[in-house]
Amino acid sequence: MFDNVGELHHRGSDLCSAAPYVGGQLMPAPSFISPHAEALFQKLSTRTARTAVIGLGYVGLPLAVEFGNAGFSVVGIDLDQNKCEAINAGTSYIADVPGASVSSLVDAGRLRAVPNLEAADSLDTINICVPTPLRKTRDPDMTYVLSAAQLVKEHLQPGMLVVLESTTYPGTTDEIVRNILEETGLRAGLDFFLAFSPERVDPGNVKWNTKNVPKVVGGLTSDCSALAAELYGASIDRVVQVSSPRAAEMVKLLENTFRAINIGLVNEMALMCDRIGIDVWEVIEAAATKPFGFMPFYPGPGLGGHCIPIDPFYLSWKVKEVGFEARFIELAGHVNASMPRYVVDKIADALNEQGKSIKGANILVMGIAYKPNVDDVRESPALDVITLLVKKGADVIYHDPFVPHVDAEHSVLGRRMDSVPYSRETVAAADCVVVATDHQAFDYVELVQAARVIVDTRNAVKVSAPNVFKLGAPNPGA
Ligand code: SAJ
Repeated sequence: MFDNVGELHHRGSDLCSAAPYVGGQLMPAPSFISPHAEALFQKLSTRTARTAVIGLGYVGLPLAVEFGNAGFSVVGIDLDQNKCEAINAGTSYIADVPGASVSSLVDAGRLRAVPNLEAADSLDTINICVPTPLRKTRDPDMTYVLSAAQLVKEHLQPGMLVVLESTTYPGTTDEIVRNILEETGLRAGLDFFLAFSPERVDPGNVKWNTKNVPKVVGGLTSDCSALAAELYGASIDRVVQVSSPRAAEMVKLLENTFRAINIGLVNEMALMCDRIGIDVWEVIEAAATKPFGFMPFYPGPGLGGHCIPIDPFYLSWKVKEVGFEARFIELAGHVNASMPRYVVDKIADALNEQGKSIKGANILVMGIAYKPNVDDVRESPALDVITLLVKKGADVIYHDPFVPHVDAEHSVLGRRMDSVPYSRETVAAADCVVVATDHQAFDYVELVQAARVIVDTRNAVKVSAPNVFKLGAPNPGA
């Protein structure tokens, strides 16, 4: 059903899809330009299309499961043999995907995983859900997208639909991916179909998931859009069509740039509040009572994760090509990147109150995941804080129930780090305890009681006390 132009509601579970509605009026099936579109549309609307998802991570696996639940057969493709084996054994390695969801589809013969497309028989649709990280030089690393596009090119057949989901800069789909696929001699929009649809997976979010988060879709042509909307409309509650792949690519970048910049703003507010003796947390809480025109963001030790610190720099990198400087993105990046150092200064203040220096101090970091209640340490600011502390001669240990150890690759010490068991004694033995990630599992009351001094970077310790130094607030007794 169309809510308004371009919105297509879920077509329900019947195998013969009802044509969409506009304002309650039954709409005829789309009229297509390409001679291949009608056949694919029928396969999609009857769920007989053979679908594939390349990349079975926190985006690809839930998507594959939703395609399977809608009735499609799904081939998952992932280079990681362990992932393929886990799926084919009917188990899930993604916390948000129940094992039963995988096993029921595998048992029904609607889901299987292979390490490459060779093993996949002919397909009708392929969704690409591979990482798009940043290089050390802060420019886009398109390695995974390029190799996935090459893989698709080797198996591209007339009538296939290819959708890119990986977050990327505008122009990736209709330039990079399209050019690779057209090396086959097939023409995008006529012989095969091409679209972009941004992933909106929020790991650990119990309310919003792949099925109920609206899915934005931008096709190269109207046929591409209609076919991609049909694929997603069969599996996801709401599809929102935009005019092009570039628009869809930009939607995602606006969403996450909005977030990164507002976090940068509130981090700068925290620095200001600390400097002029105001508690930024009290200010935000009061501002958040405004029922319109305000949206609370919260300061922290920096910006972690695989989305927010990275996505905006795909945009700023792209617009540099046309001589445009994305000043908000760059500035927010500087502010957010400065937060770990500010936290270390706060730790120095806290130790100083005890006549101690960072050098030689025993410091316990509570929580090193990039955000509460997840096990992911990618770009985690806690690791930046630990790096700075170690460089200043501190002896740092951490406790994080979600992160039993950090391998040498992510570890700032160049060696594996293990989470120490939590105990009141461990807390009491530290010269300073740093709350870097506010997991719900922590007992903050006990922390305040047991710790000599705490640096709280998340306003997790909801009490003021002489031994609590808070990010974004004046030091106790200041
Ligand atoms: N952070 C703050 N202050 C805030 C919010 C977050 O410092 O007010 C920090 C977090 O501690 C973390 C980093 O920013 O280190 C990123 O946090 P996040 O809440 O944005 O979590 P992510 O990285 O998992 O972002 C995802 C994104 N989802 C997608 O890209 C599909 C983002 O668009 C979502 O808005 C976000 O989840 C969410 O809302 O949870």
